[in-house]
Amino acid sequence: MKKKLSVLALGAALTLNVVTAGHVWAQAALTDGQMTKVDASAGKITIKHGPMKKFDMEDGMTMVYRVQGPAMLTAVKAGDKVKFEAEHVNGQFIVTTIQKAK
Ligand SMILES: [Cu+2]
Repeated sequence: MKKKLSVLALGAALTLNVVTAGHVWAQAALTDGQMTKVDASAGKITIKHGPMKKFDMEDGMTMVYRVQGPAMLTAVKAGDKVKFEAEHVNGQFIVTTIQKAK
């Protein structure tokens, strides 16, 4: 039993390391964009973004995304430069991470 617990503790430590070290990695994976519109009632934001290879968007474009949580609608506003990550789920593009770019 004691051995099992130490394995769990190691697992937790590794997870923490990934979160900490993941900061740089996450930065690199984010796409640059600029907010052009926030539609809070619809839970949607419009972002003019640079290339997103994972969605075969080789060139930048302006498009509407749903947001994963309502907090994202207050974290950014139209005109803000942002870095974001999105997923394609059931035919919709959903922003899963967004932060203001400096
Ligand atoms: Cu796009």
